[in-house]
Amino acid sequence: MQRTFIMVKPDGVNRGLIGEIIKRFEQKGFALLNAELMTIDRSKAEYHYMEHQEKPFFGELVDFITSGPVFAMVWEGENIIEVSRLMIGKTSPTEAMPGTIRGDFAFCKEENVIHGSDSLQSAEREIENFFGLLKRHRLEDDFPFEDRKSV
Ligand code: IDP
Repeated sequence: MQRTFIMVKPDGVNRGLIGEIIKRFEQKGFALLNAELMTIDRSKAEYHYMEHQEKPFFGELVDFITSGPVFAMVWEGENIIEVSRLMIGKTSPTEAMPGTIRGDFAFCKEENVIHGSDSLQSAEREIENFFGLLKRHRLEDDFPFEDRKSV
């Protein structure tokens, strides 16, 4: 069982896409472990996007992700990192296939609705950045995934 960090970006929150995105992950059979609507500061955003710090669009990316509330989530499921990346679709709208979240809703690569971790290591780092170590385990401890499936 894997865990990943999924975030509805400010454009997605603004366009009312939180429910649609949660619906798709629930329908796929994944379990929501934690979620919070939050506005992040520049240091959290810079840490989140640290692998892009040398890119020319880094400043713009940090401006955008701190421009309004994001909906940060932790999801769990089998092979969720790879599967969620397929559900999200490619970064650029000219490459994101219809049926994917970006393929259906995004129209530019600067503002593309949703973020999903691309590896186990980034998932761990991103979950800790947004939820911290303690909070990360809170919901799962209260209500394990195995129990939820039989509800
Ligand atoms: P990903 O979100 O599909 O994993 P990454 O390559 O990790 O894509 O890029 C992170 C984010 O940076 C993208 O989701 C997009 O919002 C933004 N981004 C990527 N390329 C550009 C660009 O050329 N200009 C502006 N923003 C970009």
